[in-house]
Amino acid sequence: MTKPTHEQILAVCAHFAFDSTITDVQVCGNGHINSTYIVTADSGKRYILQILNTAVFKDPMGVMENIAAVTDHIRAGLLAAGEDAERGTMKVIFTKDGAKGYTDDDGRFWRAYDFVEGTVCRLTVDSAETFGRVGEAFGDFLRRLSDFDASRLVESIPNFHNTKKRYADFLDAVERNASGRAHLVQEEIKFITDRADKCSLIVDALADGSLPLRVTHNDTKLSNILLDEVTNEAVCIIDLDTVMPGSSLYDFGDSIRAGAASAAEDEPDLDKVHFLPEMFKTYARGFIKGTGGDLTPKELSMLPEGGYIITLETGMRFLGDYLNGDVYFHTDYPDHNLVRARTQLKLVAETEGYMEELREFVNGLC
Ligand code: GN1
Ligand code: MG
Repeated sequence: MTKPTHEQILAVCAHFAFDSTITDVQVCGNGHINSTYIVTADSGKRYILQILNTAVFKDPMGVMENIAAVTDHIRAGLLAAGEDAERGTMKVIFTKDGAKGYTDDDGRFWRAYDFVEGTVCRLTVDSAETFGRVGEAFGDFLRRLSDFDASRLVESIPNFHNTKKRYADFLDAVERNASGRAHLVQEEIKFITDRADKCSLIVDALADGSLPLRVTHNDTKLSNILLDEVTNEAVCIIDLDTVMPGSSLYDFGDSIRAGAASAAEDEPDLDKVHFLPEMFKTYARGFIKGTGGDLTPKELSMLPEGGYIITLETGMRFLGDYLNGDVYFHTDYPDHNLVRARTQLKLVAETEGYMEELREFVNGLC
């Protein structure tokens, strides 16, 4: 779909119940799926305005119902505990008609949130201390949703972290080779197929009930949490599009993938990309603390697998999209998905060398 013009964005804004007329629009963000704008009202108040990618999220209103229900639940918990309910969770801005989103004449689905002032989102972690706080915040998110009725949620993307299904989709992409690029990435394809047996570990344990199903965020990369711009405290977890029933290992794992790494997800120089075991440990301590002792022994013992499997899964998703011709993730240049895939596979390879050490570490925590 074509990008909306400035005038079109202003026209969309007129449908939302902002506190006054929107006068400024800035493009924002580095998300791979949706398109994000920061809009400023006459009053000076700022808001987030987004186009939800409906090729990815087929039921946009279902996504918004999920987000409203989950943020209401978290807000009620924050209020009851006397905590910062203003900044501690996202606030959906309704349309003037009382809807949670707006579809424009070209079929784009728009939604809006309050902008959380005084915060930043980062692509890489500045310190272990910050990463520990992020772990605590994502653990706390699971704890706060532990009494949320999961049957109220629609599955916004079915099989989102079903790594077995992701692997089957990957093989399909290799087979179809829609982009004609498969000959360029034989080494990467082999790296993934050599690890096929790993893809079922979490899925099978959920299926046989040895891992509990929880309400999880499912996209816990570092840039999906807002940090206080001065103190680096974790303030607000964002991007709740994929909140669904899942495993704690998905949330743990996706943060490890993104944050226990020495470089950004799309660092082209692989010599700069390393798995950082100390960051894993710091995050694990924070995450466990945040969940308030709620994780089962099996969940705790599988934390290393969580990081490993979600990194592998994300690597095959990027490589699969490269083979499909870059149809899913936003890309800034032709090899962007390949560059992303390679960082993930490098992290997988390095993590393998640390698995024993990580297992000993988590066993010590059990
Ligand atoms: C996407 O939308 P964003 O950029 O937060 C993707 C995640 C990937 C991530 C990789 C709905 O997240 O699953 O882990 O890119 N989201 C969706 O950076 O597919
Ligand atoms: Mg997202």
